[in-house]
Amino acid sequence: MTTVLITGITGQDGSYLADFLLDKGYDVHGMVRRSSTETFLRIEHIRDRITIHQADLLDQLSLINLIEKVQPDEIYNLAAMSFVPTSWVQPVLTAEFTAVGVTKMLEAIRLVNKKIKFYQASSSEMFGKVQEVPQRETTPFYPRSPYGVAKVYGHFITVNYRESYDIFACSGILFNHESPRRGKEFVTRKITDAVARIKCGLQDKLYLGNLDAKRDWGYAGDYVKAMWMMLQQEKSEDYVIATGETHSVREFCEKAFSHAGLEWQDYVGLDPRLVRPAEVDLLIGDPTKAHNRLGWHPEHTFGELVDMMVDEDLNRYRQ
Ligand code: NAP
Ligand code: G4F
Repeated sequence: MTTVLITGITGQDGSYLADFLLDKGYDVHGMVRRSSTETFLRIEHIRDRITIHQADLLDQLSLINLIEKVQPDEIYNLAAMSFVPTSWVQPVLTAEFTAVGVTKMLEAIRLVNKKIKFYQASSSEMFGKVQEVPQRETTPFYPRSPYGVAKVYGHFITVNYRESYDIFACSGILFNHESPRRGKEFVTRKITDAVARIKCGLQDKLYLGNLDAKRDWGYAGDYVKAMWMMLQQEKSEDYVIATGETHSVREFCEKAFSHAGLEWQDYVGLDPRLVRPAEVDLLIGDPTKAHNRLGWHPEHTFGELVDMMVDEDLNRYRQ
């Protein structure tokens, strides 16, 4: 049985990856940071099939001890401060979790067992002010937020440990991926949650920032499969994972409201406080390498994703 350690198992991607690897017959271990209240909502349904351990990306010794105890064959490093606006409010903490935390994981692997395969959750936020359209593995990075800058560090330290120590380390450059398990502060889930609340008479208005921003949105369940595929290759490499389509926040609104039989202009207002100090205007990925080398393709369209998220939020409020 293959043993896996997932950091960030309580998050959106960690929970889908745990589902996916349990189905593949893995012995799944998850790392969580200590909290006074449990944050296990997304993994409640598999709680008795996985093993949870406390450790923290900020604490080097806790990572070394954890890897010695679990003896994993694969590690997926998904834990991070992942919300872009917070990275302007807490830039130092973001760097400590999202950037230096990756070095701490890699150092723990180097010290305990260099044969462990490592996946790093890199991000299309690294492309920021895009230098090429569409963005691919070779497109230069130009991050536009402290989060993006931290992810560039995490990306290159992963490349560096692969080249310096011959560790099987892959960096997946994932474009935005969403689901009914997405945190409610991210724009897609903020919209679908509001659509459901408005439809059920619990909310009147939805305030958003930049409606013109464009993102390449896919379904998180499809993207965790790509993470696993990267670690099953002969050679460790980096891959862009994206749909190859882009849509604006405005289009997401139109589609989500209309799925619930509502006209978005009747409910959406603008709040300039939600506009970012520096915006990433356009993201669209080129997943050709992942198609050709991994055989990976997204299995859900943009329309299916929006409908799925609205339907799940509607069901929740109706219940
Ligand atoms: P998420 O839902 O925000 O989950 C983040 C996870 O990290 C949570 O489990 C959180 O634990 C954990 N965490 C944060 N700080 C930690 C610390 N100091 N020690 C231990 N655990 C910590 O994020 P996601 O959407 O699943 O994304 C997963 C990863 O992919 C992140 O690294 C993100 O930056 C990256 N990424 C995401 C996307 C996307 O579109 N979703 C795209 C590209 C890259 P708590 O439950 O305790 O908060
Ligand atoms: O949903 P968002 O907050 O996601 P963002 O900033 O693209 O970051 C997500 O994707 C990255 C991959 O590219 C990940 F690395 C990262 O961890 C995270 O998962 O915002 C999307 C767009 C932005 O352009 C933002 O300005 O939506 C725009 N937006 C407009 N109004 C809003 C809002 N975003 C949020 N969160 N809230 C608003 O009211």
